[in-house]
Amino acid sequence: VAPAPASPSPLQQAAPRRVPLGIQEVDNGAILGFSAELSEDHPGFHDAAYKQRRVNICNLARSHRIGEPIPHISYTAEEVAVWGSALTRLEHLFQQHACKEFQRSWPLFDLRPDAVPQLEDLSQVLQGTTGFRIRPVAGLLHPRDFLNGLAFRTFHSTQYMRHSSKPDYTPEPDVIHEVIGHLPMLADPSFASLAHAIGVASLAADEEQLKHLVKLYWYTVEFGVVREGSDVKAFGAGILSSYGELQHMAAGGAEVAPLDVWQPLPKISYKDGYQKRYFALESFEAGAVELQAYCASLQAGLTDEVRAAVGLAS
Ligand code: NLE
Ligand code: FE2
Repeated sequence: VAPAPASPSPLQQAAPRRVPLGIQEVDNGAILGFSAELSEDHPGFHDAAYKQRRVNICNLARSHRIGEPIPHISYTAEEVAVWGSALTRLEHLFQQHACKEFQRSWPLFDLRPDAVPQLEDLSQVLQGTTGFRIRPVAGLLHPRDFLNGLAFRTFHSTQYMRHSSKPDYTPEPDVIHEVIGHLPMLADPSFASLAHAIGVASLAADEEQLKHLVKLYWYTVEFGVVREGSDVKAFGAGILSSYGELQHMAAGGAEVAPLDVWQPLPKISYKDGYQKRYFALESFEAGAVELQAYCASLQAGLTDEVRAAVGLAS
């Protein structure tokens, strides 16, 4: 690798990044990885009906416009069965293994096994608690777009269901992951303000800073654990939405290391199955202070226009 030239020629200079000033300016159309084109190792790869279903639901998300209600999905009996079984079995583990913030918010959403909830209804509940709202999306967004959404208190959420042959673990987000894993935490005021801070930091981050921010997001919001007395509890959505991963965590199947927000973090992977190491916050409050401090260190570079757009005092 050659060192970068001291001053790049005009041709080599990348176009300056346009910082969005509203959620309308955050792209939700460019989907990475696992989109409707399922890869060979996806459990639905040989299931033509499943693939067509994914395409249909993804197209609804693609045609959604800000301000319109989120499309209603009529889930099939098979999809409802996957949802109901996941919900019932996960709930049994939550009392012992989910963090207290999650458990406090859980009843707000009144999730029931006999119907997959509609994102529009859940978005209304969320708006009434922390002001976050849901925007439907066809699959994995570019991490910058996804995190930028959080700056405008918008959570991009998929609506399709995981394949019925692998209900306990999917490597990609799906409606079970979004609703059961993410929404209860986003209804917690302190967690919501943290998610917002990560979003604002992403507006300011250069490419290197963004890589670290994405890892921080992954090892906290997706796969974080928190100490409660002598116990380790899950608060990451990727643990809380997967019966397999939650059991793995509860059984001590992975190493637990303290999180230092300023130190390099391991590479993230969607392909390696259950996590081999979880990063633990000493307490939710202490962890939030550290994460907020890291985010604030990036936010310093924002213009007054951007600060106003995301509701920060200038
Ligand atoms: N493994 C999680 C689940 O099965 O719900 C999804 C993780 C998405 C990053
Ligand atoms: Fe997620």
